[in-house]
Amino acid sequence: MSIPPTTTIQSIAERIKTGQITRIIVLTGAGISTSAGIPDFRTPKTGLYDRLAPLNLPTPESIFHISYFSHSPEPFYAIAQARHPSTLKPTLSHAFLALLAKKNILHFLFTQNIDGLEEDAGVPAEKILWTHASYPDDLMRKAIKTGDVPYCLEPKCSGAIKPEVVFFGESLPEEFDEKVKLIPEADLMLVMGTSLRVAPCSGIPRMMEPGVPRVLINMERCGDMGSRDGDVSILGDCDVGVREFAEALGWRGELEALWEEV
Ligand code: CNA
Repeated sequence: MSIPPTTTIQSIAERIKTGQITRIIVLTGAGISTSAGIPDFRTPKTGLYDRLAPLNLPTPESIFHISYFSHSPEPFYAIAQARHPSTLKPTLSHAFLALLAKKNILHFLFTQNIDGLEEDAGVPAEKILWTHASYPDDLMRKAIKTGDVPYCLEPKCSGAIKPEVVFFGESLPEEFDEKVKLIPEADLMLVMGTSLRVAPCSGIPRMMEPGVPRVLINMERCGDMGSRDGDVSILGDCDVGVREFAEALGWRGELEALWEEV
């Protein structure tokens, strides 16, 4: 009985280099931004959930829940300020996404992040869906910079202004349903820096056609990644994993140069 060929990051790189893979769908999460200094949610000790303990919230998720925000907006703005990324540089992982776009093989990027670093790195906005947020406008940026809750200037209202962020308990933009239709067209899925614990993005990897390769670059295993034939997992820091992938592609120098420039 012949043993089926194993998929490796090298064999996937080879298929990219020879033009057999040209439409990559990427799903990213907070883990691709931790090396830029933005904490994720769930990493023990450094993640926001452990840091929120002193606020005595009903649950850590409450801070991002619409029902909690409506009566207590202060913790959200305090955290948003701590996460304000205006001075942060995109990571090597963000630069890798920009390189995929530059090579014209980034089919689409679903990001769960609200830091905007993918776009700062050079990924064109039309290739990105921010599944949990749209970027705050100037006023909101100012509020996030100071950490002060912005209140409505209308005297009859004077309620706290909600940022253009999709909170838990709210529906995602209609665009999500539209963009997931791109998934069956893809010939590779890359999942980076996410625990795959937040719906509906957690379901994206399972939307890939069986037999189409999926690559996970993450600190830990997550979702059903690694369970299918054709799955490849590079476990550990995503900037390190991305370097390994770029090395296999022969793009390492180009990646480092692009990252220098961002
Ligand atoms: P999460 O649940 O905190 O998971 C993060 C994942 O990344 C975990 O599996 C970690 O092990 C992994 N990870 C952390 N650091 C690294 C690293 N350096 N290299 C590789 N893997 C790493 O966050 P998710 O993104 O899965 O959850 C979705 C939430 C997170 C969305 O609602 C976001 O808005 C929210 N979030 C976004 C940001 C941001 O915009 N940068 C920051 C914190 C939380």
